[in-house]
Amino acid sequence: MSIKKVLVVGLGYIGLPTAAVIASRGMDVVGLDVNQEAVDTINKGEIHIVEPDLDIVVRAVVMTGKLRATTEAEVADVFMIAVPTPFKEDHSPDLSYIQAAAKTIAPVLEKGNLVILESTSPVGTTEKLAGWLKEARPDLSFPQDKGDTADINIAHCPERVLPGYVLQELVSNDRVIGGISNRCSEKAVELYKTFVRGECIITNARTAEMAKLTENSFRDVNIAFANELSVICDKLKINVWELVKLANRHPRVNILNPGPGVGGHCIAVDPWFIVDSCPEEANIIRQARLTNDAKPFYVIDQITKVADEFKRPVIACLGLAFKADIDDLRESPALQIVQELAIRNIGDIIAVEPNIQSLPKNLSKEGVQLATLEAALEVANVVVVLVDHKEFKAADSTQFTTKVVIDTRGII
Ligand code: SAJ
Repeated sequence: MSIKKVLVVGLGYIGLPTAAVIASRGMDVVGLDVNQEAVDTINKGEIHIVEPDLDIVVRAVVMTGKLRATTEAEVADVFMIAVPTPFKEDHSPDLSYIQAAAKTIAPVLEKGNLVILESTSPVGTTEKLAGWLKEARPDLSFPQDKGDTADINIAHCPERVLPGYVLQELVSNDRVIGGISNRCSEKAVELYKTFVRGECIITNARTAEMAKLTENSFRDVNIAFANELSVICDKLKINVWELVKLANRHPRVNILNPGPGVGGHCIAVDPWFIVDSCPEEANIIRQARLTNDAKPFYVIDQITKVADEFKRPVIACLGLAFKADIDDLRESPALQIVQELAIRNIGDIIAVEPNIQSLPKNLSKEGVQLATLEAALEVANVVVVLVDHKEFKAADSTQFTTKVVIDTRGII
């Protein structure tokens, strides 16, 4: 198969950078999204998400006509699905976006096509996708029935890029490729080899699905361990940051950093997919999720206790994003903490978030003010460090000497 045209379904944090990188390798790429505004923005050579250098790459490939966006499916050699896989209220996976993507591409599938699922997915989802496509196209044969001789090839290749470093990691990371048949895997490798410098490692679809969930669960469990240590250390009057640094000097110990909780749409979500598949067996994985989800409430209690010592304290909360040096506030423990402090009305709350221009409505409605670090420090009695943004790390620590400081990231 020589790949000339790729259709990427979902132009979000993964789909758009991937589409742009593939287009930059000379293939014709069409990005499909249900969001007309996003489609229009991309067709102007602009972007609707924040990711370093992505604007430059998208502008270049749109200008040269290698990338365009649309809301309607069209024929292609390869279909790549990069849509969200959130969870429902009971933590069970919501596969409706993948199912919708299958419905969208099924009518335009042709013999010889390759369909790749990039979305992080519970074990068995690639098989489900294959089933949905087969149901919609009884005139074609599929690899779950015909193996290497099928008309359509289907593989899972989970995205593994770190927000903030997406363009580098898209190229440098190894890829785990799980085809439904050997030929499916080989065809997927052919595509990834065009833009990946890392190794493309072949496995089956279920193992590829589980590998991605395992990576994020491993990180979640490690952070939960650190968060549990931080609570233990508070009780035992030990500096957890010093403790972790010392323990990590052992050649076989590598503890991650405690923080105010775990945010974002990956680490805080994906472990639940394993728990949902094996509720009886996934005990450590579930407990890690519960431990990390409980951490924001521990921080809120700490702040409330400190605030009680003042008549009406001014509380400066440093950071709202879900992690350092990004503008993404979705599923952010920092945001959750500030929201709850404002609702409890325990003082005047000032938020410092250098990566945004205005506060989310629910915060401004609760009376939270957005200020610069300098302005906030001038008036604050209590300073709570919620995100380790570079601006906060660079601050002169003497500015904090007269404040009560709660530092959830260990940077002051
Ligand atoms: N966090 C800590 N302590 C740490 C590291 C992180 O509290 O030592 C917190 C962060 O502040 C943040 C959350 O965890 O709130 C998640 O941040 P992250 O940097 O660990 O991960 P994400 O969600 O930005 O990206 C992860 C990555 N997975 C792994 O590193 C195993 C990325 O490679 C995946 O592609 C991404 O999930 C994804 O899309 O699944």
